[in-house]
Amino acid sequence: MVEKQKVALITGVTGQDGAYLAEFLLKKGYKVHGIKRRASLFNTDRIDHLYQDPHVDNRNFVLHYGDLTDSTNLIRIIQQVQPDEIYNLAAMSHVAVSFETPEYTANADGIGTLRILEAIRILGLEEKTRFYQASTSELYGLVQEIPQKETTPFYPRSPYAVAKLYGYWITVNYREAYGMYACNGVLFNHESPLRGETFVTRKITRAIARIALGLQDCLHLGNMSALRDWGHARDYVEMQWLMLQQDQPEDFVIATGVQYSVRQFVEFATAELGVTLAFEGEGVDEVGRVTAVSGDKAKCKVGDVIVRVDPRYFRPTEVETLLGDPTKAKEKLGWTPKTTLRELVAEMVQSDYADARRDSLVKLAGFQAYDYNE
Ligand code: NDP
Ligand code: GDR
Repeated sequence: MVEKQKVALITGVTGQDGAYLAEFLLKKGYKVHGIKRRASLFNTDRIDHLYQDPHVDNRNFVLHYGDLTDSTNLIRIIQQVQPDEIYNLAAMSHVAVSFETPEYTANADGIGTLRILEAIRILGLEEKTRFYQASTSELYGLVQEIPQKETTPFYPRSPYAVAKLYGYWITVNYREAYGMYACNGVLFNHESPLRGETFVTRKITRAIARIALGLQDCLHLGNMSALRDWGHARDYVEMQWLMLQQDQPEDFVIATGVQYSVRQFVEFATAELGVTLAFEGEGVDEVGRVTAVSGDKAKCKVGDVIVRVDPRYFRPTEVETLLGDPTKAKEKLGWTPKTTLRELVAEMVQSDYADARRDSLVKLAGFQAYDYNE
């Protein structure tokens, strides 16, 4: 008997995880629908390699315009697509920016989750459609237990985390109230060469590559003492899929169980390119944050990386330490992280170095290379 082709709908398909997940599901033989936002410029860079000409019949990868803040749009797309699985990855995902756009963040990240769950219910798809919610280690915030696992109490520390807290619980509630197959992946930080440039890992690898090639002067960072459990996005999207293939819907922590500081990430990245790192003049404020690291440019050779702390990148409330305990995922999903942090750093640095080399050739040819440091 021929198996029916499965249909998945991914919100946030243009983001880091959306791109890896779409590729993963297409390789598994799924028909993949993605929701992208209308933007004034093309915003599909991460998925352009998956693009299929809309004029061709029987495409396996289809994009729809949409937004998590518009329930009419979500209902219409879900009605049209009739998905077997929905992966809700769309979000205003930047913790620091959520302090500046708290209401929008609550709308998109919190109520947006409700809108999709309600759409499933309104359309009578509770039995058919399985739902994955992109929950986050930011829920643990001011941590109550080390390491953090599925039973660790939450204490969110940003408008982003508070909005995601709503998303987490409304997913649990719809599972319990309506018997829906709905689950939360509580994912710890995961990175890749596709990571947005303003998250700290990508900011670091991109800046170091550009500094090494003389395209940028220094790297401005905020809290370098912050500790994170970083994994590779490619490994983590496989777990998102596996969570929807179980007999019963459950919530899972996905993490590596290993923790490093932002400072260590900088050190690993500079070591990868063999450049020298200059941290100078460090001070520490009353809550232990490094306040003034100033590289003395006069003492540095071309290609040395100067790191300066800029309090502009401190957050009103910070999450100082996150370390996950992925035992449940190991036991039930067979999870073993495939990529170490050093391998992840190497992949990101090499990718950014290749981009920086292209920019440096453009500059050598007399064109102005786009240069921004933040
Ligand atoms: P990204 O920021 O890379 O991607 C977010 C995606 O959501 C983008 O496609 C973005 O569109 C889209 N989006 C944002 N707002 C809306 C909206 N109102 N309507 C529709 N789409 C919208 O995030 P990641 O891929 O890194 O993360 C995926 C999900 O997982 C997010 O929900 C994030 O909060 C969560 N998460 C991420 C972790 C990580 O370490 N990466 C860890 C734990 C959870 P556009 O491209 O147009 O901006
Ligand atoms: P995070 O990731 O807040 O953990 O959220 P981010 O990379 O932004 O910050 C990690 C830590 O680094 C510190 N930091 C800086 N951060 C940024 N962005 N820029 C800087 O210059 C800088 N300097 C120091 C931060 O203070 C923080 O402690 C990510 C997002 O993907 C969320 O969507 C997701 O839910 C969580 O990971 C798990």
